[in-house]
Amino acid sequence: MDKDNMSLETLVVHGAQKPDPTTGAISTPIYQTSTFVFKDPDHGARLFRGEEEGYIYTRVGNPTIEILERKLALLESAEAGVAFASGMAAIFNTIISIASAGDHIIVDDTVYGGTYALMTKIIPRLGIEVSIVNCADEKEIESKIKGNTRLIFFETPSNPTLKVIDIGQISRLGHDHKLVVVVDNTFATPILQRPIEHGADIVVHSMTKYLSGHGDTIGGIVVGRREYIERLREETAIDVGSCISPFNAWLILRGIKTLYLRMIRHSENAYKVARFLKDHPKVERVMYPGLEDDPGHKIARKQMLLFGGMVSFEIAGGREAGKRLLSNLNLCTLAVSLGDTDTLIEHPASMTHSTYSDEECLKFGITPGLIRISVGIENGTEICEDLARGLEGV
Ligand code: LCS
Repeated sequence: MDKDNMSLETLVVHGAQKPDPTTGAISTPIYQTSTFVFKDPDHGARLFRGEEEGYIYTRVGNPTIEILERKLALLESAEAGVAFASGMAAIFNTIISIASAGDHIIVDDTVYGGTYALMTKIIPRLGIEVSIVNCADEKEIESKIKGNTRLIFFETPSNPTLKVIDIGQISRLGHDHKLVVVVDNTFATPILQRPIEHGADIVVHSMTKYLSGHGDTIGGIVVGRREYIERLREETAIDVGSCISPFNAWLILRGIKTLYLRMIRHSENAYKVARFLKDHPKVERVMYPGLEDDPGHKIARKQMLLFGGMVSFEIAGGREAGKRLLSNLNLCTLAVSLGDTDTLIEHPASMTHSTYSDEECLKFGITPGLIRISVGIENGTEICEDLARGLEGV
């Protein structure tokens, strides 16, 4: 069957993977090696000059990692991909591969707290000016674009407020100004949303989350056009040395086999949890793009298959009520990270987004009473029952 004609359900299982031709092993082998033997000195020299295909050293290329890169590129409708040690490494390397000292970039105001710290503390130190902008507002973006602006970066849905950004609209705007549009697709995954099909240039992921799916590894990836990806690999992945380990790549490959099934279940359970919370008297507001009256619902319907597994809500009584809830749960586990089989719950303002100041948190909707749930694949009714019991004690 031609890979181009495969559905996503089949692609997650078979895309870029086939049984090992020498042994017949159905599971992709883990090439857990740092270096590869040359046949003779001339062979080594030819590989270094790029005159012959082959492996040199795992930081430069590794068969297990390469399969993961090809798989993500297929799933995201991209030409190529390069894997990194973490989502943060993927984002950092993407930014420095496009912007240099003297350039300017635009970043959405609601992103993962680590990304916010990178963009507001580290990147400016390199002489790259960063404007933090509400990327759901086309006019606000346009007002910030200057002659030296190079890229727009955003997540959709965003961490932790589930803000939805119109990928097609912002891509058109970016391209009108010759900017590179980078989307962090961690929350949606390519099962629910493929930003490149909507016009984005580059997609980044924390593979630590849904792609791996089992909370047992860390990884990141960047996919896009082949020419860009090969430059990214040369200039940053290899020389900065942010490569993923073959074993972690293998864990993620294994996770992706069930990604389609998991994303359907995460989305079904999250919708149940969102509906339950919406009707609860101790809940003031629920943020979930799958709710028909959510401000992002219309755009989400346009660009997403389903609405994903992340739900945030504001609890009545603020920070103290939230603390009580988080101490009162049995099934929902108090932990950061997301996209695992297990339901994880956390308090963004004091945990994942503590890199935002109190004023910034309030300004961008990361209120003291905001609780974020990464809804797992357990029985959805039992997740709601756990939350109900927890809220009773508040
Ligand atoms: N992008 C998004 C949207 C994320 O949520 C995270 C991590 C990253 C990038 C960074 O990826 P990493 O380096 O961890 O693989 N988000 C986390 C969170 O919300 N809780 O713990 C980590």
